[in-house]
Amino acid sequence: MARQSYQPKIPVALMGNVHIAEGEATQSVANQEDIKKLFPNTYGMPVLTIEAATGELARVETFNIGIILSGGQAPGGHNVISGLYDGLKKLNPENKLYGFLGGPIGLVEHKYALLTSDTIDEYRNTGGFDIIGSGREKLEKPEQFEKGIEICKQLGIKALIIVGGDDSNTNACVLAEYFLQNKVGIQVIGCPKTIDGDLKNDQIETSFGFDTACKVYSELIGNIQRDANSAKKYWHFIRLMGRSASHIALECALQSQPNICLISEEIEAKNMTLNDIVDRITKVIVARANVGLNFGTVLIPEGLIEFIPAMRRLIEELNDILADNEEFNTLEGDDNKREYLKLKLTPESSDLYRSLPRSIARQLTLDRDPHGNVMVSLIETEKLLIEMVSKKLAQLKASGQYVGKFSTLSHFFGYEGRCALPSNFDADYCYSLGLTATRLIAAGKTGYMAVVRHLTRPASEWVAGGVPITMMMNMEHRNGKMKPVIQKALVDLNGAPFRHLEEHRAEWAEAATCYIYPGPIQYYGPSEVCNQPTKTLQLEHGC
Ligand code: FBP
Repeated sequence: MARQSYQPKIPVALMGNVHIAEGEATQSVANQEDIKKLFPNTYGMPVLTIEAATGELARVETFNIGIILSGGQAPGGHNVISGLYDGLKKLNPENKLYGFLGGPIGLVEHKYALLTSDTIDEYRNTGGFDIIGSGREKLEKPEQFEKGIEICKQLGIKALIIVGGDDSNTNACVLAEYFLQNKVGIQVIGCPKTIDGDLKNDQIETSFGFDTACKVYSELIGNIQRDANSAKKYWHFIRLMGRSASHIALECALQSQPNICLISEEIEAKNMTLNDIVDRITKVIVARANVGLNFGTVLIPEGLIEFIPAMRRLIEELNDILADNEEFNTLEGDDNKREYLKLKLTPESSDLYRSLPRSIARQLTLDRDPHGNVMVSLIETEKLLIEMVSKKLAQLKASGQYVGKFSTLSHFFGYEGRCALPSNFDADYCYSLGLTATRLIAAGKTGYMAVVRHLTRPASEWVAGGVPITMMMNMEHRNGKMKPVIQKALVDLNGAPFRHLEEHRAEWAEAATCYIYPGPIQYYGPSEVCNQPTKTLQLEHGC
């Protein structure tokens, strides 16, 4: 298809010969002594900037690379791979690119494919991770590393590229450190991926995939808003993906201007209860009903439930009670299980548990991931809120304080955006990240994440480089132990994107309509239509 022949735009500095400039020695964002002790070989390295150099691009000695896609899909992954492939071949046509299949497990189980130009051409500028597949296994044990070394040696692999979120890039650094300590001679470079947008900091402006996913969801929200404003009969409760942080919900709100957008980080900061949230939504519904507007949109971040302090305590208590609980597992029927839990929970959590709709209370007890945590993406928060708001409105109606009509529809948008055809922004950004990684490898670097900065400027002015992964780390409690991890970025309540929402939300809530209908992603046309970065990036950069 025509889109496959789109030639991604790249920074000028990546077009020819390069010079890699080194900055000052760096420190981790916190817990410097601990991180330094754990990463003696990769700690303190300088930030790298790739600059254009004069002269012809020199041909380098042959080398091979292995790539691993880790975690949830994000639009643009295939372009990271095509950027890597083209970058490698430009340095030496004999270089080879291997893809490990099904995520990190492919390295351990020696499942791989040699990526040829035929395969690469088929996947250029497409969404998905299906070229080699992805997986959520962690690379953290020396036995896994040794299996990895074995296959890399066999295939002549000089460097591994790990494309993933905060956890996968933390693992990439652990692997880089292990290879250096054991003088294995294999480099490791990370690449920032996740639609959730929570892998960002002073060095990484955004993770790839966030741009496309938010544009897809915003199109859908806009379409719903136009329908709501045409039919004028439904309140739409829309839950949006984002495991923990609310960046996606916030960005979609900035793009579509809904009547209500909940932000988990704000709810936690204000110590709000579920009832407070229900009150906030109900007030807007009543106010709109008073002027004859019985329709609207509510955006709900997927991670909301764990940011409501009392719900978080309830979930933590349930996690503890249910862990390896033979007694609970042998109980027959939902009623018996419910009675058992009511008695085991603390009185506050037990009250909250009883107040929840039965279906939600049951979801909280059933679904656990392999680490024993509740899987929030399966909890239908939008339905929970509809049920609670309906009850509240019925009470208000009975006392004559509400005169409207409340008909609802619920939606969950997540998978609709994770494998979408990448926007020009993500296609260009990812291809540039792939090229950047090849240049870092050619320069012998390891323990770095490939980065591209100044993303609100035209792509030709973007600046590519590398950031030491240890620089982004701190120590956090994970599964009962202190572990080095890359700090996850939650929505900053003092940041420009949230402040924009805060300044405008009263108007968006009550005016007849302030909706924006962004329409589908545009791939061709004027630059202001098809090359715009997210509103989040624009506001953060003062554009
Ligand atoms: P990553 O952090 O791995 O990029 O995945 C993000 C995400 O899309 C979340 O938004 C969502 O909660 C989760 O993956 C769902 O994962 P799965 O499809 O494996 O259930």
